[in-house]
Amino acid sequence: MRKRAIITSALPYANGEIHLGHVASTYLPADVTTRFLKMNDVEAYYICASDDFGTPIMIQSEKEKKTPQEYVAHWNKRDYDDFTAFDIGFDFFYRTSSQENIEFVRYVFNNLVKNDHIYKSEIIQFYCKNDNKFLPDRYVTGTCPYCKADDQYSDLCEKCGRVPEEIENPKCAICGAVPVKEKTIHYFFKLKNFGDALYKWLDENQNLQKDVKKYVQNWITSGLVDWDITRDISWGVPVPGDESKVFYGWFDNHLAYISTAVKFLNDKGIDGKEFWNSADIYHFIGKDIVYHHYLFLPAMRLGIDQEYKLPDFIPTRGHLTLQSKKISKSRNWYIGLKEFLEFYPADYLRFYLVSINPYSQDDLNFDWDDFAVRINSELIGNLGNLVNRALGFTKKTFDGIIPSPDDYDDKDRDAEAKIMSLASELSVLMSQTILIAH
Ligand code: B3M
Ligand code: ZN
Repeated sequence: MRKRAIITSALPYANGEIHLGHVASTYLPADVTTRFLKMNDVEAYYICASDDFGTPIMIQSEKEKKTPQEYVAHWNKRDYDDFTAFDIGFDFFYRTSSQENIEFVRYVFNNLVKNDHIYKSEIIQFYCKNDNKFLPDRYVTGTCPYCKADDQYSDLCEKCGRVPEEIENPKCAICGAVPVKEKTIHYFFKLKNFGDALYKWLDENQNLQKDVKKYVQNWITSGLVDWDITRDISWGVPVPGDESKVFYGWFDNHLAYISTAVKFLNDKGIDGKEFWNSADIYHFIGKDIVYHHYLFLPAMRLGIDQEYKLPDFIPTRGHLTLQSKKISKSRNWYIGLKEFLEFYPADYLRFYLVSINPYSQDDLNFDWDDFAVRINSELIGNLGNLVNRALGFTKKTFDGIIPSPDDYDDKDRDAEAKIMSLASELSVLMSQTILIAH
């Protein structure tokens, strides 16, 4: 373990409220890890940002008659306030639409061009004649060409976790019509070039979760495809030299891990780049964005000659289910973090979610009965009671002042040894969950 660390968690889209599913799989585990590292004298910083760009955000802001800037500013603040109420201790929470990130994204792109990792190509893109719009990404749904799951977005199959090359049975997600195909020019990142280097990096990095590594390596073996990194929309980072196009959100968002950390550190008078390259880098994510973090993100850093080092840890967690059912905002099956905290203290939720987190990719389940039992018997019954009794006893018997003890007998020494070793036992277990690949 290095004595410096930068911890990030997946950047929340500035497009809706934070719910229990988000905090269970990424923000809370990252927060706990950061606290642990700080307590162990690691100079650790927890960095996050709102993910501001992309088609869904643009369309939603239009619906609400706001500019995209106003729209994302609202969610950036709301998300930050909700996280803060939940005691998530970000050292810095910024946004992917910051000037620093826009400049950094364009800088990275120019370097990828210089290193011959980018080419332009005419593509046929879905276009909806009803809506008069190109339909990128989630604006087309259909059947995944790999696993044949129905009703998947064209840019991500939630069933098998892969990014379809071309979705089957396409439909316009706005109006349901079958879209037509139109020509347009897009920029591509030569992901294919990086298969061997990525495979090797996965092999050599002992800190990455074994279960995830294995299936990412299978993807590589079955062949990577070059990656379309631009979109014909107006809300995004403009492509240098071709400003009518913008970058796809997944090209720019993870670069905000770096640009945000570097800004924060530079503002503190620390050399951000030097710090990044001498720190352990942790990216906490949910299992639905493995493809992006184990392939796109490292490939782009390799493509700029590792000017910023690759991650050391990518803790990948399963999803939270609610009463054993999949969380779904559209089906209104979720609990907003803000609302939850109107009923219960943050520590109840933190305690419960940590206690059910399996530290693997397995899903975890929020169950109201289990929540009540664990809080009543473990948090309040065991821990709360111990503190309450100890304080009450001290107050009643010694007027609230702890007296100096008599000489210790064997039982006292035994108890003292147990207390003293508890912290280090805990520390060993925590290090194992962080350091040992599962
Ligand atoms: N904004 C949210 C998600 O897909 C997405 C994460 C970006 S991390 C760089 O979970
Ligand atoms: Zn349509």
